[in-house]
Amino acid sequence: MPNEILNAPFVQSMIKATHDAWLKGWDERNGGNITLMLDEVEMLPYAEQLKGTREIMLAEPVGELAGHAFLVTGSGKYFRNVTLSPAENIGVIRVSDDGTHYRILWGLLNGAVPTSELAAHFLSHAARLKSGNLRNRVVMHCHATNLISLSYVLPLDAARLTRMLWEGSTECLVVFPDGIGVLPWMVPGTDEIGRETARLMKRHSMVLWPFHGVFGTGADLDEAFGLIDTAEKSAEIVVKVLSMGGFKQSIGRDELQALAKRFDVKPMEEALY
Ligand code: 2HA
Ligand code: ZN
Repeated sequence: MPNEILNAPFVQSMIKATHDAWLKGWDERNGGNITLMLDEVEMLPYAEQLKGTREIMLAEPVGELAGHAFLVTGSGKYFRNVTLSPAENIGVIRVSDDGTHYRILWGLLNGAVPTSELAAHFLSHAARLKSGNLRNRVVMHCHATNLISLSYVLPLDAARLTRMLWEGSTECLVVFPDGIGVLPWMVPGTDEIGRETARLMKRHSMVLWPFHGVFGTGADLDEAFGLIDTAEKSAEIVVKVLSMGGFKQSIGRDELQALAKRFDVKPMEEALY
């Protein structure tokens, strides 16, 4: 069939991102969730298949996202199963014009619903839009092993954690100059953790949930995935360095500043202590 939605670039990119994240070991069982804001133009060729009518109320209205459509992973669904049956595990939803509910246009078959972390995703999309990051179309949450591990031993402080990750690999300051925000431990799947995550997303492209996982954003799935991948790689190096007895030398403050100058980024001030 021409214009089969399963072949749509946005569906294919979600299949690849969820599968790659599974292979990375970041998404055991139903761990992790991803939302991708869609363009009307990219949906157009598949309009005939985007006609679902099931409607669900939002616990918290999101006026900022009124009318926007998203490709989302399903609640309780396993990333490793997305390749087997995309239509059961992911879906396209559209927020109503008054921002109080959404309609499932495609996928999420057999009564499935969007991710349990929809509040954190929607409020983060809204925060990134409001902060002028109009390019940001993806919010991705996963259980990146080394970032979680570090949350058990490093101070839960954005400046200290950011600095440690910047030191873990030379590219990090360039990839995430805004650093990583850090929440205290909170119950997941609630509006409260959604609000707090979104609050930190105004300043950071990534937010760490201690003892749980990480949220990353990006213009597209490659960028959000690449951001988390870069931070997680650095976290792995830091874990190894700490396990080998700790830092004996590292990238210094002057060197970090030289990097910022060369690559023309404005690093998070508090992490350059
Ligand atoms: O989707 O990862 O935080 C399951 C989770 C909840
Ligand atoms: Zn999680």
